[in-house]
Amino acid sequence: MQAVSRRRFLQVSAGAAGLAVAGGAATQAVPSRGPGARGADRVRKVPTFCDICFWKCGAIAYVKNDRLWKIEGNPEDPLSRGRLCPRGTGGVGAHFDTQRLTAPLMRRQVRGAEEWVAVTWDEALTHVAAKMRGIASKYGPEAMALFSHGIGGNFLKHTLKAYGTPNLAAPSYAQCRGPRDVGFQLTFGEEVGSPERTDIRNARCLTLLGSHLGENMHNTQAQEFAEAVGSGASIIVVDPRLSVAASKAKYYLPIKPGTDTALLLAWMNVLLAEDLYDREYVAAHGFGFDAFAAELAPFTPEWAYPITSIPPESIRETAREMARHRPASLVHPGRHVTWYGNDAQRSRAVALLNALLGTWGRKGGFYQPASMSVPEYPYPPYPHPERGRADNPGRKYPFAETAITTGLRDATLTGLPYPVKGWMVYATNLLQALPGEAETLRAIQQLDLLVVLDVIPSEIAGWADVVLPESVYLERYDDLNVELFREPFVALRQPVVEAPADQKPNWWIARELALRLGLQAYYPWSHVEDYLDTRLKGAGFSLAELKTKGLVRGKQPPVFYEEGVEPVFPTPSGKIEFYSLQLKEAGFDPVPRYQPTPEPPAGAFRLLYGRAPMHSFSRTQTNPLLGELMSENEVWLNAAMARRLGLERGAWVRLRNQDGRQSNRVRVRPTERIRGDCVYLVHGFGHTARGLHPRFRKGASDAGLITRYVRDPLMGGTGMSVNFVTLEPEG
Ligand SMILES: Nc1nc2c(c(=O)[nH]1)N[C@H]1C(S)=C(S)[C@@H](COP(=O)(O)OP(=O)(O)OC[C@H]3O[C@@H](n4cnc5c(=O)[nH]c(N)nc54)[C@H](O)[C@@H]3O)O[C@H]1N2
Ligand SMILES: Nc1nc2c(c(=O)[nH]1)N[C@H]1C(S)=C(S)[C@@H](COP(=O)(O)OP(=O)(O)OC[C@H]3O[C@@H](n4cnc5c(=O)[nH]c(N)nc54)[C@H](O)[C@@H]3O)O[C@H]1N2
Ligand code: SF4
Ligand SMILES: [Mo]
Repeated sequence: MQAVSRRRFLQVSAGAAGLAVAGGAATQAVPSRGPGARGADRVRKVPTFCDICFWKCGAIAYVKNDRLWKIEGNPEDPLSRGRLCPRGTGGVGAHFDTQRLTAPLMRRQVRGAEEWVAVTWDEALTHVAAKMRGIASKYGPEAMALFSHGIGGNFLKHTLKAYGTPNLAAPSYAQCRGPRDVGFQLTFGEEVGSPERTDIRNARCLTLLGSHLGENMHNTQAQEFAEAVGSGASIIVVDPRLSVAASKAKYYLPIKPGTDTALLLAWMNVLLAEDLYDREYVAAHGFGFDAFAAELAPFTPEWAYPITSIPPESIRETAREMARHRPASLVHPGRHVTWYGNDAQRSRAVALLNALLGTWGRKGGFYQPASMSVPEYPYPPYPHPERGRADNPGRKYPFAETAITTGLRDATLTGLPYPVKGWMVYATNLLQALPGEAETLRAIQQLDLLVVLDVIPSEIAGWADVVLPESVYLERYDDLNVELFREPFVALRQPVVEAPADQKPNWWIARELALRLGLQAYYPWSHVEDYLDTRLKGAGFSLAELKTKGLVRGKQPPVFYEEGVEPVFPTPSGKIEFYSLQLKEAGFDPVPRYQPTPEPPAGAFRLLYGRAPMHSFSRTQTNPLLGELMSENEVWLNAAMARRLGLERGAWVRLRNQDGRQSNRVRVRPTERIRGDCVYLVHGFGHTARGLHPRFRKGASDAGLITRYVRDPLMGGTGMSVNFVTLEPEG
C-alpha cells in the first residue's frame, strides 16, 4: 500500500457515524413476518432481470409477506430460459447483505485523521457538482472521467456526456474482451459481442481455449454447453488446468500457458496441408487467402510441439476432428482474453481458424444476432468536446475503438495528453479490476475529485472523497435491455422491494447531479418511468406491459446463411480478411505470428486465475448466501510440485511475486489437475477494504499480485498472465 496518502481506507472503528451497518435498517424497512401474522402467505411475483453479472438474465422475483423471498429464471426469457445460475439464485443475498453502504459518505479532516461523515444526498451531490464545475472551469470538462461497468452506468454516461467529457471507459474492454472483439472485427468486420453470438447448442464439435464454461457461469452458454455435451458433441479443451469443461472433453490438451497462438497456427497448417478446410466458403468469402496459406506453411505440428508441449499427433487428430464436423464446429472466441499482451492477434488466429472451418454465419458456429428496435430517448445533442479522448494519445493503439481504462489512468498520472482531475466510478472495483494497483493508487493522488458509487464499502470506495450508496438491482429500475442475441427481445429491470436505508438508484443520482450542474435540458423526464415508457411507446409497447411481463420477444428472424441471411463482411475488402492490409499498413503482422512470452524463472510458477461458479469477480464475497458457498479461495498447485515443496492439502502459504508483492495467506490445494509450471487462483478474494470486515483478507487476491502486465500493441488491452509467484509456507 502507498506509504503517504491523503486517502486512506475506510476507518470503520473511528467515527462509526458514517458506517452504520444496514442490518438493523434492513429489518425495519423489510419486516419479516411478525409473530402476530396469521393466515395464508401473501406472495407477489415481479419480473425483472439479474445483475449479479452482466449477462442480464430474465428473472422472476418472489416477495412473500412483503419480504424478498427468492428469485427464479423467467421461462419467457431467451437468455435464462427459466433457469438462473447459482449466483443469480443467490441474488436475494445482495438485498440482505449486512455490509451494505447505507448513506452518502464524505471524507472529512478531523483532528488530522481522515474520517467519513454521513451526509444527506443534497449535501453530497451539491458538493460533487461544485467540484465538477471547478474542474470544468480550470481544466475543461474533458478532465472528468467515468469508469463504469454494466447497464447501471447508462444514466451516468448520459450526464457526463452532457457535461462534455468523452472519457468514459469500462474494464470489460482493456481487461476483458477487447482484444477478441478487435481480432474478430479485423477478420470478419464485426465483433462477437455480449452475449456472444455463439451457437453452442447446435455445435457438433466445440473447441475451448481457456473459456472455462461451467466455472465461467454465463448462463446461456453454460446451459448450451451442457446441451452440446448431452447430445454427444465432441469437446476439445485447451487449458493448462483441467477445468470443469475439460472434464467433459473428448480431447484435453494441457497446453503450456501462453502458447495458444502456436497451436492455432499448427491447427490451421493441418487444415491446409490435409485439404480439410471449407474450400467453397473460403472461395466465396475470403480475401488474401493465398498469401495467408503461404505464411502458414512453416507452422507444422512438429514446429508447435516444443513450444506448446502438445504432441504433433494430438494436434493433427484434433484438427481432423474439428474439420469432420464443420461447419457445426465452433472454436469459441473466448471472453476474458487479456492474457499475454499479444491477445488481439491470438484472437484473430481464433477467428481465422473459424473462417477455415466456415463457422461464421453458420449453424453450430456463429449466428447473425438481432435486436428489437427500441428508439433512444429523444435528448438534445451532446456538446462536442474540444479535445478527443485522453486514453490513447496519437492513436498509439490504432485499433482501439473503445476507451482504454488503463489509458485514462496513464493520463491521470502524467497529465498527458491533458490533465484528468476527476474520476466518477460506478460499479467497478478498479483496485481489483485493473492491473498495477500501485499505479491506480498513484493516479488517485493526482485527482481533485474521486466519487464512487457502490453498494458495499469496496476497495475503491475506500479511496473516494465521496461515496454514494446505490440501491441494488432488486430495488431499482435500470435502462432497458435490448442487447443483440439469437432472437430479439426487450427486457425491463424494475424494483421488487424497497431499498433498506438511504440508498438511491443510479438514474436518480445521475439526474440529480445533472440538475445541480445546470444540465436540466438533458433531463426532460422527471422519473425514470417516463423515460422507459417513452422509449417503449416508440417501439409499440408500454411500461405497463413490460412491468407485467418483464420482457417482450420479437419474431425469430433468420440467423444463419443457410436460412437466408445475406453474408456481409464490413471489412475494407468486404470479405473475410485472411490477410489483413489494415494490419500491414499499421506495421503489424497481416497474418498472426506466434510471439513467445517470458517463462517463469526456476522455482517460480506462472500465476493464472479464473472464476468460480458461485462468485462474480470481487462483488459477491459479502453476499451472505454466496459467501457461505465459498468463503475463500485456494491456490491450485500441481500435486508433484506440492510434494516437492512439502506442502500438504490445506497448508497455509503466501504467494510472493517477481516484484516482491506478497499475498494474504491462502490454503494450498495440491491437484493433478494443473500443470507444474503454473498455479491458479479464483479471482475476487483477498479483500483489503476494512469496511468488509468479515471478508477482510480472506483468501488471496490475484489482482494484488498482478503488478506486471503487457499491453496489446493493437488495442491497448492489458495481458495479465505474465506474473510469476513463489510459495512461502506460513507458520
Ligand atoms: N461464475 C462466474 N462466471 C463468470 C464471471 C464471474 O465473475 N463468475 N465473469 C464473467 C466474465 S465478465 C468473463 S470475461 C468470463 C471469464 O471467463 P473466461 O472467458 O472463460 O476466462 P478465461 O480467462 O478464458 O478462463 C480461465 C481459464 O483459462 C485457463 N488459462 C489460463 N491461461 C491459459 C493459457 O495460456 N491458455 C489456455 N488455453 N488457457 C489458459 C485457466 O486455467 C482457466 O481455466 O466469465 C464470465 N462468467
Ligand atoms: N486480477 C484480475 N483482474 C481482472 C479480472 C480477473 O479475473 N483478475 N477480470 C477482468 C474482467 S473479465 C472484468 S469483466 C473486470 C470486472 O471488473 P469489475 O466490473 O470492476 O468487477 P468487480 O471487481 O466485481 O467490481 C464490481 C464493483 O461493483 C460493485 N457493485 C455491485 N453491484 C452494484 C450495484 O448494483 N451498483 C453499484 N453502484 N455498484 C455495484 C461491487 O461492490 C464492486 O465493487 O475485471 C477484470 N480484471
Ligand atoms: S449468468 Fe447468472 S449472475 Fe449472470 S445475469 Fe445470469 S443468472 Fe445472473
Ligand atoms: Mo469480463
